[in-house]
Amino acid sequence: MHTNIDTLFENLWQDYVAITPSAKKVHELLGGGEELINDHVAFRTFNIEKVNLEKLAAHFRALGYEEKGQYDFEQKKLKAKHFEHPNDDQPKVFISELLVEEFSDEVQAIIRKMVDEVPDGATDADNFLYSGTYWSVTTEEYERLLEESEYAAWMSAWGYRANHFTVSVDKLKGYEDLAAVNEALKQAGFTLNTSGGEIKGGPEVYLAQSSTMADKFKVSFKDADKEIPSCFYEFAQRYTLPNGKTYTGFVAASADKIFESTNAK
Ligand code: OOG
Ligand code: NI
Repeated sequence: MHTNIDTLFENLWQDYVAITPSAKKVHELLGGGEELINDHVAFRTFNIEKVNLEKLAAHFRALGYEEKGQYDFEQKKLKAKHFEHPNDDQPKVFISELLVEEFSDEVQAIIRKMVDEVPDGATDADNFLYSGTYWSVTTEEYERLLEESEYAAWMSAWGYRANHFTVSVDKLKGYEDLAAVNEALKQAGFTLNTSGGEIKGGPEVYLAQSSTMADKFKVSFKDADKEIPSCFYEFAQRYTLPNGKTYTGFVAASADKIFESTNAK
């Protein structure tokens, strides 16, 4: 486990930009060389005990993070939790897990074979959260997973790493709101996720979100190389609750659409 939050996020960022070239460009466009404040970082996994959500969460709990919310995505067959650090300058963490038992026997078998390759104890290692895959699937297996779950296919190719970083629009200088950020991104040529509208949520749910569509990046599958969606960048604007505090949770209906940022189209 990491003992230092800043080192962990720095390592996660370096791993993420290595397969997400547009993230660096977005960072330059919005930050202009200055530090950007992250609203949250997100991770994916399977609900198989060896690698489940709690195995990832343990790394953050050890750093003082606390569980604050739970979310269900019935159609996508996913569950998620979010975690917050007592120091609210630290990014929130969103971790989801795929409900493996809800898929066909064939898809379950591919996933179980992958997870069998994870050595015991790997999930406790310092670098687990940016360790990628412990397995190698064929392009045929990848396509088979894709038929039932884009999330499962993404995991088979990319494994354990930050799936996205999220710019905190509230703490971003020079932009009035999320719509202004989206305009700047589109003018610079970035493709936004339009599933459920360019802006998901809004003041009525105290959280507005948008995201780029994931970059395409080469993966060496067992049998061949193939360019597939890697990671994306998200933008979040939070609103003040009637009690005067900023909303710190997530919104399942919006998250459902953000997941689709790694779709191929
Ligand atoms: C997570 C999608 C949900 C959010 O902020 O609502 C999400 C994912 O794509 O793994 O990040
Ligand atoms: Ni997110």
